[in-house]
Formats: sequence, structure tokens, C-alpha cells
Amino acid sequence: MRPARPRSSLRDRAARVLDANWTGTSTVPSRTLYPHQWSWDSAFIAIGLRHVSPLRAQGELETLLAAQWGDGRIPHIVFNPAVAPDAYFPSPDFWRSSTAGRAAGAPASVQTSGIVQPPVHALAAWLVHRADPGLSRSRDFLARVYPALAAWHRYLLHRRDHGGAGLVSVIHPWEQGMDNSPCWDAPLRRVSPARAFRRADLEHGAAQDRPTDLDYGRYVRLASDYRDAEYADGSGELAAFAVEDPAFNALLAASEHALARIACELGAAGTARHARAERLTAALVRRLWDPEAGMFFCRDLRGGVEGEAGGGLVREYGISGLLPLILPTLPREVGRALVDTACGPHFGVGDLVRMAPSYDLLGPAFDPHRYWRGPAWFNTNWLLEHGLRLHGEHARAGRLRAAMLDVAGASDFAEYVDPRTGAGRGARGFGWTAALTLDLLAERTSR
Ligand code: 9WN
Repeated sequence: MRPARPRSSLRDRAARVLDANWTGTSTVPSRTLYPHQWSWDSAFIAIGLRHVSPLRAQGELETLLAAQWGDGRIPHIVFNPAVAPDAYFPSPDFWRSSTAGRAAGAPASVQTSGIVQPPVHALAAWLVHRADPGLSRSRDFLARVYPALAAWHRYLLHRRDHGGAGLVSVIHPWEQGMDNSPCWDAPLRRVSPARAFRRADLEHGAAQDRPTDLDYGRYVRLASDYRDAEYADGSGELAAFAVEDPAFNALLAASEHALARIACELGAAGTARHARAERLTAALVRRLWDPEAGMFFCRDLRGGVEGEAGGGLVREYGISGLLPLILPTLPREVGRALVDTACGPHFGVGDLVRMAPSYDLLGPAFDPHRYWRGPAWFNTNWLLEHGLRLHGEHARAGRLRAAMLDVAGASDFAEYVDPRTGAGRGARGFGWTAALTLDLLAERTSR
């Protein structure tokens, strides 16, 4: 009898997912559902990939930055020309970046979308550098990415502050990355859905796990209107969908801190950047914090009382509202209240769930299977784990980490999971699930 083959370690399995999703220049989130390069996916993927190949992790970010637009925006998708046009919707001929985006400086050599995703990139670049500083210095990695990252932050801070209060607004749910979160239901109700389009996602994903056709109609309408306006920002008129989101802005502040460290490493001063990150943190608390709820909420700039400036808070408990926990200068009482909310009945961390749900367990719209309306995702839980640690909650963070590793392996690196049972949903062999597994495994040495 032959001896049984040893079972591969979780690390080897996760590394194999990243190998299988590697195209030669970047990593796809999923070979089936998302066969191109996505912006915030690549940042999370680079954070994990650095433990396997710091060189590939640097390349991942460099490929994305090569598709940056002249105005500084980093597009949310960089299309792979070798993939069939109908493999993903909306495809390059929907976005028409090189023509409709010409005035905004879209590159001619590569096709991209025209919207953005959360700014995790400077944070990723700093962590990738730290994984192998010798290699990074020998390739001038930081010196080459720094100007692009600075231009990216400049674009967000100067062209996207539609509320005029020092926070960035997203103008499409895909920009925030938690596409069909119930937080968007009210602002999206004002958008009249497009009718003529053909979805590709249902060929690979179960309809009950994905956004509805009505959601898609609204996504398409918002994106095509923006394209038809040549992706211009700040025309003076507020976009149909304009929302200040806690996670997006917290990630920008965290990335601004990272950019400050990168500047210091390059011999420049980082003080102004740290100060900007602190201003962002203060604006988050001023604009989006609700002390009674112990939660950050989104601000719908077109919502609120008719005729009043500033919009209104959307009082839905989405996981986005917990993620400012990643900020080092969050006021102590805010951090403490957020930990209580994370571990209380709305999110049930450490008690009712294995991993934090994307949306309120008590919310009327909660659905444990449908995309961002309840399932747990690995990137948001990775950020929460980091935030808990930062606020001294090591035991809770440790338990969350153990659950994530367990669920990632058992679900074959699922895109998202049922928060209570950990059963996998959506794509398997998902890029950031595998990458962040690698990062959690390396935690003791990398943080
Ligand atoms: C639209 C790639 C992306 C993630 C998003 C996730 C999903 C796309 C889609 O997949 O969005 O960008 O087609 O549903 O919601 O967070 O970046 O993994």
C-alpha cells in the first residue's frame, strides 16, 4: 500500500490560487467571474502576494498604475485584451475609455473602466516594500510608484470632494466596492434603471447570490451617464448618486499615512501627509459619526431634508461603518464604541457569527447569501481584524483571525461566505481571499 500523500498546507493552497489567477503581469480576482484586473483587489492581492513573491507583488501594483489616467484616477478595471469581450459586463466597448475618457487623460494603450475603487494602494505599496526592502530599493520601487500614488490621492481630494467638507464622495456603488449594500438602497431609488443590457455574471454565479436586475439597471444608468459626460468631475452639478462613505475615506486616510512613510523612506518629509490623514479622520468623525448609535454612517449628499445643504445620514449598519477602526488617531471613545458595535447584536463578532457580516444581522434587508447584503467578505474582515488589534483588542482579533483561516480553507477560498455558518458562496479560488489568508498566516512577522 502506498503511503497517503500529505495534505497540502493552507499556505501552499493559498499560494496555488494566486499562481492560478496570475496572468503574467497581474492577478485576476476570479478566472470565471472577474477575468480582468480590479483596482482594490490588486491592492489586497499585493498585500498577500508579498509573502510569496515580493517581485510579483510589486509588478501587480505597477501594472495597475500603468493604466492610471492623466487626471490621477486609477480605474476600477484594467481590461485584459486577450479575454473575450463578452466574458464580463460591462466590457471595454461600454466604457470606451480611450475615446470618452480622452479629455480626462485615459491612456490610449489600454482599455479601462472610468470609475474608481477604494484607495488601498499606497498602504499596499508600503507593505510590499517592507516585505523585501532590498529588492524594493534595487528596483527603485517606491520612487517609481510614489508620484502616481500622490496624483491618485490628489485626484480624490480635489476632484471628488462633492460635499465640500473634506471627504471624498463616490458616485457609483461599484466605486465603494460593496456594490449592492442596503446602504445604497435609498440613494439608488432616485436613479431610473437602464433596460437594455446583457449581464455576464449570471453565467458563473447563482442569481440568488448576486445583485438583482433592477440593481444592475441602475448601475448601468449611472455608469453610462458618467461616460456620456466624458467622465468629467465637478461640473458644479451634484451627481445623481453622491455618497460620502466611511470605509472609502478611512482607507484614504490610512493610505495617506502610508504615503507619509513612503515619503520619509525616500528622504522627504512626511509631516504634511500625516496631518492630512488626521484632517480626514477628523472630517470622518464630524460628518459621519453618530455617537448615539456608536456607528459611522454614509452621508447621501442628495438625501436629507429638501433644500438643505449637506445631505443626510443613511442610518443602515453596513460593515463600512466599522472600518474607520483601522485609523490610528481615531478618538479613544469612538474606537471603544465601534468595538462594542462590532461585538454587539448588529454584527455579532465573537458571538453570533464566525466572520463579521457585510450588513446588520438585525436589518430588514439582511440576507446571508446575497453578495453585500449580509455575507461575510475577507477583505472587510481583514481590515476589522487589523482595527481590533490597533485598538488593543488582541484576543478578539486573534479569534477572528482563526475563524477566517478556518473558513478560507474550508470554503476553498470563497469570494464570500454565510457569516454564521461559514459556508462558501460566489466564486471559489478568489484572489483576495487567498492573498489575505497568506497575510494572516504571516501575521506575526509582517505587522
Ligand atoms: C464590479 C472584483 C470586484 C470587487 C467588488 C465586488 C465585485 C464587480 C462586479 O467584484 O464587483 O466592480 O461585477 O460585481 O463587489 O468589490 O472589487 O472582485
